[in-house]
Amino acid sequence: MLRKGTFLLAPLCAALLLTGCDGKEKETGPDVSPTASIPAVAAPEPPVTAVPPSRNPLSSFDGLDAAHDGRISSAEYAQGAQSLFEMMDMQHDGNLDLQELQAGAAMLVEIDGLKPQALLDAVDTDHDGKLTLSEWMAFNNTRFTLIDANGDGMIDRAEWEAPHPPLPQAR
Ligand SMILES: [Ca+2]
Ligand SMILES: [Ca+2]
Ligand SMILES: [Ca+2]
Repeated sequence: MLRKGTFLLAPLCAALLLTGCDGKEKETGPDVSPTASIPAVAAPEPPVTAVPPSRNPLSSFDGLDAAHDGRISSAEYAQGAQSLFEMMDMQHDGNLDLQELQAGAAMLVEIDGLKPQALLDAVDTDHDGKLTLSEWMAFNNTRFTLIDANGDGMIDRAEWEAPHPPLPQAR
């Protein structure tokens, strides 16, 4: 039987001067090139598992409209913003640091397409590298005001679905 794995591994074995080439690498499988371009210094893994974007409390009009009256009040919006903060604060220390924001990046990209670092730069008003709940809520209050185009203190469905003006801090 012709073993593709043996064929692929042969040049590597030569390079390794035949050390460690007695089949120990079988578990990597014949189709995984051992010389794949893995960076010498791997990027640090996020400390926590990313939260699925479908769970972002700020992504669903109906989810935010707790009273089901067809509009989102500032209180309902604030509740969603606080829930999102608590979901991302996986260390439960009352701050969102960059690693936590990166772990939540799949959700955050729905917030006006802001990437974690850009969001941190825009929202971290005291520049300590992390977001407190009050910094986060101030940002979301600004965002609520932008979405509430007619300024009546409620986001109706048309305002929700309209393109939102960019956040001034994020330019
Ligand atoms: Ca935290
Ligand atoms: Ca801060
Ligand atoms: Ca409105």
